[in-house]
Amino acid sequence: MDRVTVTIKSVRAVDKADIFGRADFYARVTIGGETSSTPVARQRNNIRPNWKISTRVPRGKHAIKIQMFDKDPGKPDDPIDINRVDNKRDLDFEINTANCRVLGFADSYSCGDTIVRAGGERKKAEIQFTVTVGR
Ligand SMILES: [Ca+2]
Ligand SMILES: [Ca+2]
Repeated sequence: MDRVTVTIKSVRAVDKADIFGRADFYARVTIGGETSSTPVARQRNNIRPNWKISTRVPRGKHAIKIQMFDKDPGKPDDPIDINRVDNKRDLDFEINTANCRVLGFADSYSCGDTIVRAGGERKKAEIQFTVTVGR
């Protein structure tokens, strides 16, 4: 078994503050079918939380999904766009734990590389994260 860890290093709101308001960011991360949510970072548009989400998986390829939300009391949480593809707000990719390659992006990444992605639609943010594998 391998331990896959996604570390969310920073999240920054890209929309103007008057449209966006102050964000209450949190992430939901699914690794190999297991979903975890981070705490909420209240009322901040620019955070460096170093959130770590980790799951044990058999050696091989596993799907990873990262979703960002803005917590809104009394309303459904708003999905934040962190994917530059239109009409898609989440990031979906794969980790191959056998060779530590991150698959599914236009650029090729390995374990520990800082991956930067930003959305282009309303309510967008830039996220910086890493994927690491422990044995
Ligand atoms: Ca909010
Ligand atoms: Ca998008």
